[in-house]
Amino acid sequence: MRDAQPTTIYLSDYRVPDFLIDKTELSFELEEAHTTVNSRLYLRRNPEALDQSAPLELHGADLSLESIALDGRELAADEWVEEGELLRIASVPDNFTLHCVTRIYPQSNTSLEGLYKSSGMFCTQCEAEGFRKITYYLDRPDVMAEFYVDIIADKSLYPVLLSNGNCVLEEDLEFGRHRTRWHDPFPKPAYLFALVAGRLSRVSDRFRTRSGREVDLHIYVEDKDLDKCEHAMTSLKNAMRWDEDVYGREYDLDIFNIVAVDDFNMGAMENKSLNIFNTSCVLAKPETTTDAGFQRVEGVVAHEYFHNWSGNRVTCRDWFQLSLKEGFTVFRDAEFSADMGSPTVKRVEDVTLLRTAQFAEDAGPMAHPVRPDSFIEISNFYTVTIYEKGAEVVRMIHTLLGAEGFRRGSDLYFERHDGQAVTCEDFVRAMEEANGVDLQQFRRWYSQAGTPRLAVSGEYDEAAQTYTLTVKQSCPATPGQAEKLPFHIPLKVALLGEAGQLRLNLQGHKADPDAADNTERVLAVTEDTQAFVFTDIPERPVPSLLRGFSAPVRLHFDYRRDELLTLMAKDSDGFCRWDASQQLGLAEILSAISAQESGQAAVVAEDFVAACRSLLLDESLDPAMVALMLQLPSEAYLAELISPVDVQAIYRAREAVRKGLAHALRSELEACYGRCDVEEEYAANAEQIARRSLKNTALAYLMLCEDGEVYALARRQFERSGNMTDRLAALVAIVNAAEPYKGEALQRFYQDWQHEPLVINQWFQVQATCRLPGTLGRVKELMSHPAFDIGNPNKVRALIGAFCGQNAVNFHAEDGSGYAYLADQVIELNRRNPQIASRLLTPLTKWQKYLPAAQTAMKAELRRILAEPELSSDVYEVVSKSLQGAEGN
Ligand code: B3K
Ligand code: ZN
Repeated sequence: MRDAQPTTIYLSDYRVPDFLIDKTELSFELEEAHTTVNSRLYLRRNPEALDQSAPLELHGADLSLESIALDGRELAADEWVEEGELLRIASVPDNFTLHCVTRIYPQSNTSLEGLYKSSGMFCTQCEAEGFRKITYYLDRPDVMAEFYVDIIADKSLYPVLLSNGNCVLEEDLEFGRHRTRWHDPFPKPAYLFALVAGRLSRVSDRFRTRSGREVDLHIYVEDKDLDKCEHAMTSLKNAMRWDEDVYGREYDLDIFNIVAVDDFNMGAMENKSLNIFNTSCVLAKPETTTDAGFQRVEGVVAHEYFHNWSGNRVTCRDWFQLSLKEGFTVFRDAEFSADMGSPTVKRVEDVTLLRTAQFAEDAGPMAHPVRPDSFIEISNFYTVTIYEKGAEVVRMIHTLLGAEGFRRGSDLYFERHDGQAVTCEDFVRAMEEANGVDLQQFRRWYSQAGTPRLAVSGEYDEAAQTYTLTVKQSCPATPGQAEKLPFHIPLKVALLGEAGQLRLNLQGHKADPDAADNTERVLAVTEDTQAFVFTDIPERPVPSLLRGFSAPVRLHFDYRRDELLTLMAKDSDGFCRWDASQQLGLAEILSAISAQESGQAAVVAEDFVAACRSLLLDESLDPAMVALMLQLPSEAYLAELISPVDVQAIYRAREAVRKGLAHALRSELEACYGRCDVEEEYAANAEQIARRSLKNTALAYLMLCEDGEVYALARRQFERSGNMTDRLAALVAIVNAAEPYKGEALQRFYQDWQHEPLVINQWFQVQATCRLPGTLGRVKELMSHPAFDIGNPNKVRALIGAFCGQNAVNFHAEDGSGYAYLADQVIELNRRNPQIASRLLTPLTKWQKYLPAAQTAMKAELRRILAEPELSSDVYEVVSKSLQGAEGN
C-alpha cells in the first residue's frame, strides 16, 4: 500500500519549497509491458526558503528507479536514500539539473491515478498527488515549471499522442513508432500535467476570442462516439464566450483539447489545454442521454474550462486552499448554467444538494472547514464542503459586494496573482481591496466548520407601524471545534403584504442603493442576537427570508400554515416559494409518521392538496418549478431534519403522503401529463426540459394509483419515447411498481442498448435504486453480469454506489445486510482503487443519525473494515474518523 502509516498533515506546518523547478523535460516511451520515463529537471534553491542548505527531497510513489544523475554525473548508491514517498539527496548545489529514468507499469495501475490505461488508451490523472507515480518530482502546487514533453509510441496502436500546450514536433521513428513533442509556455504545477495516447477520433471546431485569437477546439473520443460530441462542443464555446462577457477572461493558447475516457475516478480534470473527461461528462445525444445528463455535460465542460483562469493561471499554494479554485469555479459554473437555462431551477437543485449532502457532511465525523486545517489523505477532501459550500461562500461575497463590486474584486485577483500559487486569504483580500470593504468577520466562513443555525422571529407593532425581525445565530460543535464565533451572514429578506412586497425602511440604515424598488434587502447578521426594525409598515407582513438561499444556513421561523401557503402561492422569490412547498410537505410527512405510530391511516391535509391542485392547474407557471414544488422533500433531506432517523418509518410516511396526493389529484395529474406530452424534436433547452420534468413527475404520481390504466400509460411512454429522459422515467416508474411487465421492460432496454456502456450504467442504476424488497439480491446478481466491471468507477457508482447511497430503505434493511454488503465492497476496492473505496464508504460513516440497532450494525461493519490489513490511507482516514467518539474506540 501507498502509505502504511498514515500521518496527518497540518496547514500550520506549511513552508515554502526549498527548491524550485524552472523547466521540466519529460520523455515517455510507451510500451506494452511498461513505460520508461526520462525526466530532466532544472532545479535551483528557492531564495525564500528558510534553510539554504536543506537536502533535496523529491516525491515518488510506486516507481522503479533505473538511473539518477546530477549535472550529468550518475549518483552513487550512497548519495541518495528513499524513505516512504521521499527520495532524498543530501548534498546538492544551488543550481543543477537532475536526470532520472524511471520505469512504471500503467497496464497494472488500477488506482486510475498517475499514468494508466483505459480501454486501450494511455491517460493520466495527476491531481492531487498523482504525478509522483510518474516520476520523482516536487509534487506540490506551489512549484511551477515550464514543461517540454516527448511522447514515443507505436503509431498504429497509438496514432494520437497528446500533452499540454502546443505540439512543436511530430516525426516517424523506426520500427513503426512515432514521436510528438509538446511545449506548454505557461509554468504550471505537476498536478496539471496530462498525457494521452490512443486510437482516437475527433470532432473539431474553432473559436475566435474577443481579441481576435483563433483557437482550435478538439474533442477526442472513440470512433463509435463521434455522434455524441456536439453538445459538449456547443457548451465549450458558450463557456468561452461567457467567461469573456462576465469575467473578461480570454483563452490563452491556440489549442484546447478535451479527451473522453471510460475509466475515470471523477467527472473531469482541467489539465492545461488538455482536459480529460469521464465519458459520462462529455458524451450526449437525445437517444442515450437524459436531460440531467445533458445539463451535467454543459456544467462540467464549463467548469473545467473556467479552471483555466480560476485554478490554472492562478493556482493554489497548497491543498488546504483547494476551495480557492474549486469553490470559485463551482460558483462560476453555476452562474453560467443559470444563464444558459432556468436560474431558479438551477438554484433549487444546488440548494437541494447542499442541504442534503453538504449539511450531512458538516454534521458528521468528516466535517471540516472550507479551508481545512489538517488531513491525512488529500483525495478525501474533494468534498461537498470544499466544492459546494465553498461556492456558497463565494456567492455570499458576490451578494455582499454586488455584481459590479465582485467583478472589480475578481479583476484585481486575476491581475495581481496571474502566474502565482495563492491562498483563500489572497482571494478575500483582493475582494476587500477592490471595494474598500472589511471582510474580517466574513473570513470565519473559511475557518469554522458546521452549518450555522438562524432562529428568526417576527413581531408586528400595529400602533408603532413597525415590524421587528429578531435573528439569533449559533453553530453546532464539529470535530476539533467546540466553540464557534458568530459568522457574518448575508440574510436577504422581503416583507409580503396583502397587495405585494412592502417598501423596506430599516431603522438606522439608508435605503439599499442596489435594491431597485427598495422592497428587498440584505441584512448583515453579525452578532449572536440582533434585531432589525422596519418602520412605516402599514400591515402585518409575511416575511420572506433567506431569499435565493442567500447563505448556507439552517433557518427556522415559526410560520403559520396560512403564511406558508401564501409564500408558496405568491412569493416573487422562486427559492422561497419552493421552500415553502417543502415546509408544507414536511408537515404532511411528520403528521403521517405520527398517524402511523398510533396505528392510523395518513390523511393529507385539504389545504395542501388544494395548493398542489392550483399548481397543477396554473398553466402560467414554469412547469419545472411546478415539478419541483410537487416533489416532497427527499428521504435524504428528511434524514437531515428528523432525529433520530427511522428510515423505514420515513419511507412509509412519505409514500403514504405521495399516494394520498396521487389519488386526490388524479384527474389534474392526468390533464397535466397530457398537456406536457407534446411530440416535438428533442432539444435540451430549458423549456422542453421543464415540460418533460413536469410530465414525468405527474407520471410518477399517477403510478401510485396502481391500476391498469396508469400502468398502460407508463408502458406506452416506455415503448414510444425516442428520447432517454422519457424512456428512463417510464422504466423507473415500471420497475418501482408491482407491474408484471417490468422483467420484459428491463430486458428490452438491455437488448436495445447493450452496446452503449453509459446507457447500461443507467440500467444498473434503475435496478439498484428500486425501492421494492429483494433489491439487494438483484444487485448482487448484477455484479456477475457480463456488463459489470468492478474496475470501472462509473459502473461501481451505478450499481454499488446507487444502492448504498440512493436507496435508503433497502440499504438500511433491518437485518444489516446492506451494511455488510457495502463493507465487503469497500474491502474489495481498498487495494484496487482506494479513492473509489473511500468515497463509497460515505453512507456508513453517518451512523450517529440512525436508531440504536442500526448504529450498532453500522459500527460493527466499520470496525470490520478497520481490522483489514493494508488499509489504504484513504479508507483508513474515513473509517477511523467516523469511529472516533464511538464506544470502544
Ligand atoms: N480538479 C478535478 C478534481 C480532481 C480530483 C482528484 N482526486 C476536477 C474538478 O474539480 O474540476
Ligand atoms: Zn474543479
